[in-house]
Amino acid sequence: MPEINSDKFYIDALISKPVALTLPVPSGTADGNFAFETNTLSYRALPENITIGILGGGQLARMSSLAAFRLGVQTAIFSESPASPAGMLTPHNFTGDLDSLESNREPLKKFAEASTVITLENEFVAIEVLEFLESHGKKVFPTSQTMRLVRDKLIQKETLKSRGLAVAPFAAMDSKASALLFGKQFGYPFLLKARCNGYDGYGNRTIRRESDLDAAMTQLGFPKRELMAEAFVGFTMELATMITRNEKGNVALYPVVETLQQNHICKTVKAPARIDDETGEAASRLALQAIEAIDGVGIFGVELFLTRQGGDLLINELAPRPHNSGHYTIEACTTSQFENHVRAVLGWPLGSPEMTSPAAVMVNLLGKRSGKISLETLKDAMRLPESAEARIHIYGKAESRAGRKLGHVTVTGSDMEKCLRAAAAADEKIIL
Ligand code: AIR
Repeated sequence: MPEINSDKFYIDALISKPVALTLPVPSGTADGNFAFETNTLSYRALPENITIGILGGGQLARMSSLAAFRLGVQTAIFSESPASPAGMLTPHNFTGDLDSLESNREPLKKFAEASTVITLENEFVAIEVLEFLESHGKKVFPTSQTMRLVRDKLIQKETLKSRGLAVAPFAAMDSKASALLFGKQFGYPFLLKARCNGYDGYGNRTIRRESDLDAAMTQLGFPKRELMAEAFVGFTMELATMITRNEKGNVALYPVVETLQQNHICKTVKAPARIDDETGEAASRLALQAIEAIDGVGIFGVELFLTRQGGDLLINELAPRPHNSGHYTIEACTTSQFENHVRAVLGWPLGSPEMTSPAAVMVNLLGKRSGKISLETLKDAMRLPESAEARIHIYGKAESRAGRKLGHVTVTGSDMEKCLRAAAAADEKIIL
C-alpha cells in the first residue's frame, strides 16, 4: 500500500483514473446526434432527458452544473463567451448577448429547445430575454416577474420597503442636484450605485464629500447608466443567508453567515455567524419575507447588516441566484446551495441545508495580477501542512485581473480560528 503522502501515490491515482475518460471517442452514434469529439465526460456519461438551461456561464453556473451532473442532470449554457467556465463543461454551449433580445432570437430559441427548464446565474440578463424564453413555453426560475422586482436595485429597494421590510435610506439619482440633496439629508459618506448590472464592487462608489461626486458619477457611467444612492450603514457585522424556495413555496433556509468585504468585494465568509440565536432567527425571518415578497423560486442570497449585537437588522441586497456567501455549503452542508438550486428549479424535493461541521471558512481567491491564469502556485499551497484541509476550487477563467474572482478555498472544522488560518495560508500562496 503506498504511503498517503507520497507524490507517487497521487501520480498513480491520477494516471489510472482518467484513462477511461480519454479513450478515443466515436464521431457519431446510431441516433446520429453525437456531434462532439471533446466534452466526452459530460456528453457520454449523463442522461440527456433533463437539461437545465443556465443564462450566464461564470463560476456560479459552473458550480451549479457540477451539482447537476452529480444528480445525472445535464446543463445547457447561454453566455457571452464560448469558453466560459461553465460552457466548456457541456456540449450544449450557446453564445449570445444576455442583455438584449435583438439579434439573439435564434441562439436563444435553440437554447430553449435544449433546455427542460431555464435558470440564470447573474442579473445581467435583460427582462425581455426572460420573457422571450417564457413565451417559448419554457419555465424560467426565477421568473421574469421576480426579476422585474430584483434586477434594478432601486425597484428592489422600493419593493422591500413597500412590504415594510427594513432597508437603509435610498433614493433615485437623476441629477447631481439629487445627489447633493441626498448628502445633505443623510450625511457623508454615502454610496452611489449603478441600478443595474453592478456586481463584485463594479458599479459602486463611496462618496465621502461633495467633491467626489463628479468623478464618481462619470465613472459609474452617468447619465447613460441610471444611478441610485444609499445611506451608509454603521454596521457591527455584515451577514448573509441563502434561501432555496420552490414553486410550491417550500423552503430550505441555510445558516446565517458572517461576510467580510475588501473594496466592496466579498473576501471571507465565516459560517455560522457569531450571533445569538434570536438575531439569527430574526435574520432568517427577514430574509424569508424578502424572498416571499418577490415570489422567488430557486436559490437566493440575502445580504444583511446587523447594526449592533442583538440589535437591528437591515436588508442590504438580494441576489436571485447562487451567491458567494453560500460557497461554503459545498463542503459544510448536507445539500449545497447549488444542489438545492437544481432541485428547486426542477421541482424536486429540497435537501437539508444543515451544516455537517461546527464551523466553516471560505476565502475567495481574487486575482492578484494581470494576465493569463497560471496554476503554478497551487502546488505550493497543496504542500502547506497548515492548509492540508483546504478544499480548493479554481473556476477555469483564462484571464486574471486584480480583484477578479478566480476561485475559492473552504476549510471546515470545529475551531473557526483554525479554519481561518488554514484558508488564509492557502490564499496567500495561491497567485492566479
Ligand atoms: N457573478 C454574478 N453576479 C455576481 C457574481 N460574482 C458571477 C457569475 C458571473 C461571473 O461572476 O458567475 O458569470 C462573472 O465573473 P467575471 O470574473 O467573468 O466578471
